[in-house]
Amino acid sequence: MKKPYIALFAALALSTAGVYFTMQSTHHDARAMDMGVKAGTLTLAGATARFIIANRPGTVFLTIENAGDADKLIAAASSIADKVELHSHTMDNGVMKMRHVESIDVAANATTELKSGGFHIMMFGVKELPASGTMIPLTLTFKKAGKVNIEAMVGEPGASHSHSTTN
Ligand SMILES: [Cu+2]
Repeated sequence: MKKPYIALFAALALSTAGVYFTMQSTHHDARAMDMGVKAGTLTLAGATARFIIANRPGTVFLTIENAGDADKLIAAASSIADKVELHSHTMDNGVMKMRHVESIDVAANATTELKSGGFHIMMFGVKELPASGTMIPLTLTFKKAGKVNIEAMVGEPGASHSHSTTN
C-alpha cells in the first residue's frame, strides 16, 4: 500500500528539483534578483518599477553596488517600452524637476541608489500596464560592465513616483 505514495513523493520531489534547476539556469528571475545580478564588479539589486496609469511613464529604482573602479550607467532599454531614459531629479526653487541625463555615475567602491527624488530610470510608451507583483525585463548598459539584463518587480500603482512632487 505504501509504495505508490513513495513513488508519487519521489516524482514530486524530482519535478520540484527540475523546476528549481530550470529557474537557476535561465536568465535572472525574481529569486535571483533578490540576491542581486552580478556583472563585473557591479551587483544590481532591488529593482522595482512603478506605473500609475496606462500611457504615463513608469519609473524604475534600483541599487547598484560597485566593488571596483568607477563606472557609468549609459543606457537602458526594455522590450515592453518604446523608450527608456535615464533621469535626474533636482530641486529648483523648491520645486522638484526632472531632467533627462546622458549617464548616471556609479562611484568606485560605493553603492549608488536610483531612488525617488534622485536619479531614476523612466519607461515611456508602455502599452499594457504591468500588474503589480509581476517582473518586467530591463537591459542596462554600463560603460565598463557592458549590457546587464535584470528584471524589475512591479510595485503597487498607488505608491507611485510623480514628477511634480518628492514622491
Ligand atoms: Cu523622470
